[in-house]
Amino acid sequence: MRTPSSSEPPSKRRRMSSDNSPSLTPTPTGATVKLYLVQAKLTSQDISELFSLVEAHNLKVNKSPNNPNLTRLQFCHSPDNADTIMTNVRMRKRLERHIDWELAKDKAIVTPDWLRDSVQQNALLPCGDYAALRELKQNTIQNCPDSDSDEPGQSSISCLNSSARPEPETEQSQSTSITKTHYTSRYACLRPCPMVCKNQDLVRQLGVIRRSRELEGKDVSALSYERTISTDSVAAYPYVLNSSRLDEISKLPGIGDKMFSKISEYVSDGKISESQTIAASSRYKSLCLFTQIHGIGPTTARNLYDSLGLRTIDDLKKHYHSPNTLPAMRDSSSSDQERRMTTPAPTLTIKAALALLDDLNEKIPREEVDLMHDTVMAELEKLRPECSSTIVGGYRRGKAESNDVDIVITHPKLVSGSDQVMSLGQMLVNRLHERGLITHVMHLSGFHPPDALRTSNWDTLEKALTVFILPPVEGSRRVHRRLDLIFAAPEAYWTAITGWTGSKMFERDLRLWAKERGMKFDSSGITRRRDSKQYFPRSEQEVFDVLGLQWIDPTLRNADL
Ligand code: 8GT
Ligand code: MN
Repeated sequence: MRTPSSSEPPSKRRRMSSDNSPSLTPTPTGATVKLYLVQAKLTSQDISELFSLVEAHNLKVNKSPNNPNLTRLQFCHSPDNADTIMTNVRMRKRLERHIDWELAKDKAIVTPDWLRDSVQQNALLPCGDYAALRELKQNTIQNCPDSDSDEPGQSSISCLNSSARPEPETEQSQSTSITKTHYTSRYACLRPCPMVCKNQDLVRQLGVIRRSRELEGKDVSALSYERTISTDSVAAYPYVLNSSRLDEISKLPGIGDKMFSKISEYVSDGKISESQTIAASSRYKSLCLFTQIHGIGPTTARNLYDSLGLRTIDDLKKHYHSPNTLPAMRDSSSSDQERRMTTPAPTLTIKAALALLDDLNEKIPREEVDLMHDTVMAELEKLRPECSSTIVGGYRRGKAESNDVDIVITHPKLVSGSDQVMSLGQMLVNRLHERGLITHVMHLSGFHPPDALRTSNWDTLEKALTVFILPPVEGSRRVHRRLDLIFAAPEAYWTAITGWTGSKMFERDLRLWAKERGMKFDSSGITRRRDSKQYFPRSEQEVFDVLGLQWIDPTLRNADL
């Protein structure tokens, strides 16, 4: 590995490499140009691409076409700290919605092509040629970071807040060849997504092998596929794979010899034969089907397949004596209501889950999500007035149809709110069950005090995972729906909302990002590890601020592959 060396002549020009990878010229340290992206008027693909350009390379470019001093590019989360602001907005009035005009005058305001072209040419290009607003062209020329008068290092103040300062540059991250750090520490999903995964089909084929290992109980092997596919590795690799890039791939995290041979096979044949054989096998298909049923895990599924010779859902229904059609709903009779008042909601058995399978597989349109939310909150209002709630999950990310409904509930009174929320889960479930609205409970957890070691991935919030059905409406069919209710004390409300908005991949990267900055994030709060200081943000913006991130609109968090 090369370290910066002052003995080499500074005039030595940097090699222009065809793939824009940083060259082997020594790096005078410290110079950082901070970028801020105004997301308005950009597609999520553009946003994702621009973040990738910088992140994938841990980018350093020449200070200007005539100045070979290397300059590091870095995104920051506030326009105040930025040197260069990129935007597709071309009018003052529009820009002022995002950035104060006085501030804008002190910055270089360019179109995103400035970054694209600078990366392409390995040097910061004159900003004036890319000025986004005619009125700011002069200011943009003056404030352009390509200006040679700037001392390197002048602008190296971290653009993230102190509690979430980026890791100090290690020798490795200053190294100038592409090494695995470029991919290991990239948070594919801490930038607006949908992430464009360049090797989606490879990831899908490896995913079949991973799932099969999981179903066969080979957890160690499953995990190594998981690591390979993860956003720390192949899924974040920013180029389409081909034979000339195989060498780079072999250096990615988690790629051992076996994995490498699978990837090589894919690169040469366009497929992985093991993956294809598995996907076509009756065993794999049945095990996938069986494990969709709540209560059937891989071990039970294999047993049903191997020992009992079952293959299809119908086989399971016969085996579990599960009716093919649901029993007629008998919710209106008073005896049923009385019965429900004295017995708690039944847990969801395999037999019941099978009977509900078709219902639960049906997607939930947004209007119905709203109606379910209104119905639940109307009941809650009678039980505990003035609670607040937010529908989270895929719905909050703008999905047109959801698989389930996730609602975070709190009581906004900061002092007594916590007591008001405590044990509300059980009470609300009982009430909704009495009304015939909750038919089954899959899981009901009380509030656990935070685990001092905070070892689990998930949080300590109280939650009820249930099956819900809307009240009958003349002429329309009632469909059972999965409903998750999450109860948060007021101080955990916004972390709960962030943690349950997803997507899963986004959440995973959020936790990883926090961890590498000495913080622990989960839905019940944020903790600084070194002194256990807890943060309880009062808005989602604050959650992102504490973590040193630019807030990302929920509709751009669809990072799952
Ligand atoms: P979908 O419901 O339409 O399939 O889509 P979704 O809403 O994105 O998926 P989900 O499975 O309902 O998960 C919603 C979010 O909740 C995900 O981001 C996931 O990370 C998070 N989540 C769980 N379970 C748990 C849990 O036990 N604790 C916490 N804090 N988050 C969880 O899925
Ligand atoms: Mn959901």
